[in-house]
Amino acid sequence: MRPSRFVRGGLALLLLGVLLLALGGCGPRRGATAADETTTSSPPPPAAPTADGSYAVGMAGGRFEPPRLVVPAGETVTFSNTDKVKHAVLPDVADQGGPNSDEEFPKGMKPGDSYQWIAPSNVAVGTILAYHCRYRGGPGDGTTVGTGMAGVLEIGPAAPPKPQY
Ligand SMILES: [Cu+2]
Repeated sequence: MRPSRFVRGGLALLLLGVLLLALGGCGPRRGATAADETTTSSPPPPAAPTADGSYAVGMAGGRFEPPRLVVPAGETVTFSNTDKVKHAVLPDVADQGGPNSDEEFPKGMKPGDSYQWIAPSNVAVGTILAYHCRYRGGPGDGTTVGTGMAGVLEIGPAAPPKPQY
């Protein structure tokens, strides 16, 4: 009788283990994965154009906002220095067609200055044009966002024609 009790004990332990696996292994892990997707995803999701269809990037508090923006070729992005200090928008990789506020503001963008850049149509959809601020940021390698005050523009597919009302 001893062996059979032993077997039954083992079976109970096995069942307990399966139960713990089902509860501890699966349930919480599913929740953790969902949490990971929302907390560890970098760069942040691309921002949409503003209500009037324009694209804007703010410069304040040592960061570009939004730090990542998908812009269809031919669309204009307005970078506005809404801060109390100077900023600049410089391409991480020169001659890539990215924004360069030095062309208009070689000594930096003062508070209140705004710089407009038109997304080039001679680059492929999905091209990343990374930029940074000379004063509070550093460049990435051209495909990654730089350090500190830095941002990324991604060339999106051409925008559908605006509805006529
Ligand atoms: Cu800056």
